[in-house]
Amino acid sequence: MSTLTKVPAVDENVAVKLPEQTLRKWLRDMLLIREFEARSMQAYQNRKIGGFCHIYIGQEAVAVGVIAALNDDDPLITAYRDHGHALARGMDPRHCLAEMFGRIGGCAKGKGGSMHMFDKAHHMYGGHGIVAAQCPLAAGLAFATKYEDEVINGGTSRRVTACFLGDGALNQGAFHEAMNLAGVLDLPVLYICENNGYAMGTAISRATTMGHEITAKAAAYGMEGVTINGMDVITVYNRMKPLVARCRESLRPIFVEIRTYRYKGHSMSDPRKYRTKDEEQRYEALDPIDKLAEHLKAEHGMGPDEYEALAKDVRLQVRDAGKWADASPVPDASELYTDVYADKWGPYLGTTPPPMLGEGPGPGPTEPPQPA
Ligand SMILES: Cc1ncc(C[n+]2csc(CCOP(=O)(O)OP(=O)(O)O)c2C)c(N)n1
Ligand SMILES: [Mg+2]
Repeated sequence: MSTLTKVPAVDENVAVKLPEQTLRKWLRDMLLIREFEARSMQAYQNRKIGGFCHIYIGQEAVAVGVIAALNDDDPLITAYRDHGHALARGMDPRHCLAEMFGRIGGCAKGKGGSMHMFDKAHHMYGGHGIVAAQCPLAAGLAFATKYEDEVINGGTSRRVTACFLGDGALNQGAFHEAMNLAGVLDLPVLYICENNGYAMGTAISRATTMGHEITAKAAAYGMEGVTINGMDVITVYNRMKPLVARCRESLRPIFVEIRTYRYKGHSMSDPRKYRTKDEEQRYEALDPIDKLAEHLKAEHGMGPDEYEALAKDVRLQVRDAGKWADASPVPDASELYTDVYADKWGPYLGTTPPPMLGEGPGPGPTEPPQPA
């Protein structure tokens, strides 16, 4: 039942020595997200991407650090600023970009676009465009894994669900209903608020009660709330790791605030008039990629050539993804009538898995179409 659980304090200064290879992988993961996002912005400006497009630059350490602290089969769900989470979870950038280009090779056959990155093979359940819509779904995912592990398979609960949300979601009813359910039903779910200080153009202090201490909201649902610095991937990982373990063991939900900053606008059409250049520069000076690169340089002797080689490697990977996505065909017109759950225009015609999973129509993951 929901009594206030105490998460033991973790001293951020007690450095857990992580293997160099792990740190290099995280650096590559963050560089990949940043390069992917920079190319996505370009592609948007070149009208290859339609609809909304929300860029994750600045927040890379959050997705990479949290996902590293999870098991690969722990379900993950997020909002519409979702490219970074998909890539950090292992989605091939080809499938991610093809989705944004509206092509059949995309993770949702090009029918979802930027806000709907789904990847069943990597236990990623979206990509959701309605603010806080993912919160009750996360409670459902956590209920389902617990039920499957304990009742259907007759074992103990093995999986936790990670639900990412923005600070704007704190003011949505769905968030509060989900927190209450998770608290009262003892669900193994981590609600992870990526607090980047703004919900579109509205600063958190203008729209959110207790905006200076949002973990206070967790107490009302019998959960401990924890705040983490999201501009440092090592800190994110070191602080998330025991929380994930505790959630798995106790089967109690935990609320985590990760303080971060988005360097770009809310979406591609945002001129950012609600904040100063000064503020942006202050956060850019705390850049999480630079921070990890400096750590690798100081502690593991990484040279400038090695850094440049990594950066070049991701540039080539994203360039290849762009060519692959360009060459992937647009969905056949018949796709208009599948995966649709309303039968307003006729009987339900069923669903087909995306080619990305190697089961559906068109080229699968191992057979990229040759660029023209
Ligand atoms: C229910 C609902 N209301 C309003 C919107 C319009 N909207 C889209 S994003 C957004 C702001 C959300 O900000 P936040 O949760 O902080 O996420 P961030 O964009 O900072 O990642 C709003 C109000 C929406 N998508 N859904
Ligand atoms: Mg926000």
